Amino acid sequence: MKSAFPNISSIAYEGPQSKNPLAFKHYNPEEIVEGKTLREHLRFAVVYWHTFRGTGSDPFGAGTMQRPWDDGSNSVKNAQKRAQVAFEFIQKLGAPYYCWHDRDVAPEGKTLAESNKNFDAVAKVLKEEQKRTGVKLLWGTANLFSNPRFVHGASTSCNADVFAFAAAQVKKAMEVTHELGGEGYTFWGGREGYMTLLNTDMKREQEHLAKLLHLAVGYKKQIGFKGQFYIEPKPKEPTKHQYDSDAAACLNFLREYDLLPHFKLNIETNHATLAGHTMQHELETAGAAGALGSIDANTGDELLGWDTDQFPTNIYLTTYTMLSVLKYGGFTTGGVNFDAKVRRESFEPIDLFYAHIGGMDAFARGLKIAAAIRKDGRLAEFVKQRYASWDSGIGAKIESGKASLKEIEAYILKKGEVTPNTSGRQEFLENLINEFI
Ligand code: XLS
Ligand code: NI
Ligand code: NI
Repeated sequence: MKSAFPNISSIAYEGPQSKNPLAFKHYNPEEIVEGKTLREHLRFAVVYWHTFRGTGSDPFGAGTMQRPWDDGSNSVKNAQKRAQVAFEFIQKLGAPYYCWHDRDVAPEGKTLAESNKNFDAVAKVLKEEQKRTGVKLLWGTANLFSNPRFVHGASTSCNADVFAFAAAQVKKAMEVTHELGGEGYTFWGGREGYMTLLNTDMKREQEHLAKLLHLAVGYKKQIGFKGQFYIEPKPKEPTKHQYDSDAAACLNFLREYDLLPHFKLNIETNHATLAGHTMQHELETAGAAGALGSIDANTGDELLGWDTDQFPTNIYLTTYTMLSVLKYGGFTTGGVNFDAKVRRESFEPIDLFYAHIGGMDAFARGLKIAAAIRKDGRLAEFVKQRYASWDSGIGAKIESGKASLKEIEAYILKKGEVTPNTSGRQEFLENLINEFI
């Protein structure tokens, strides 16, 4: 096959002094941090949808992307050729993983049977390309939101036939994920939510969503798929409210429907901020529940209120992200998946390289800074000291459940007034973080 990026060779690590825009300045995949290589820590993944299917269209204008290898048709042949281009890109970039939706990789047919046939024909090429390049599938997912049939949602549609269609699509996407050795499978709500409560039976819709997830859990066992299931929280867009609105809502949903043992969360930065949270907040919420699985790495724009899915370059963001990831033991099945798209104005193929190189370098820096903060130990020690009153005496007794309300009352009556006379030291701690940035 003719190269799609003939003027670009493999992206190499050249170090922080390099001025080569097509080289890594901070991501040295072989470098060891906390006993693991950067490659093993970060497990970078390229997304098929934005990177190879993004057109650059927006609500006010048509697509702008120059993708000379793509003939613009919906043919299986074009999809197969595109897959080869995708793997040339991912291999040259040096990302070990990729992710897809069923409908990104293969064209949807007139019937589900035809769509499945198209999917198989492209999956065959994906499998060959994975073998040729060593690039692996981090996770697969089904697109249950683009086709007009999903106008009222997929599993939460008011129409049972739409549920059935969605379930069949999930079944097939799981089979292909399994066939391609995928390490996970993601459920993102898409249109699983509502535009108005006036027409919505919320309880019934949520039960249906849980039903689909239970069916998937059962089928996973049946086919012997060992990958991790993820739920990806997002509060809104395209709907006014999505049932998987943030990490806490997802955890509550999973607990309520006895699904928690089967799922972890895939946390996306721009979804966190749409929910009015920081990425760190969402990671801590997931991590504290033992459910931090993977991340969709991107960022929003402070001044724009929607899911702009920009590439992450902010070192504070990547530092705080990696502090939480390391705190909860690092990624196992998950990774840093760039669910991000180049701007409509960045329409040349080479911009895809600049975007991913920048994101990978930003995460490499964040990881190294986070590891240095952990090694230094002052931050962790401060937090530990802040809670020292819980390590002995009445605090330890309350924590271990050995103190009754009556005993606690007696203790404080004897003690008299209490002054929590330790400062929160926020500014001191912010300065401390800056020592490392
Ligand atoms: C959209 C979501 C989507 C999921 C996969 O906002 O981020 O891309 O990651 O369906
Ligand atoms: Ni995402
Ligand atoms: Ni998103």
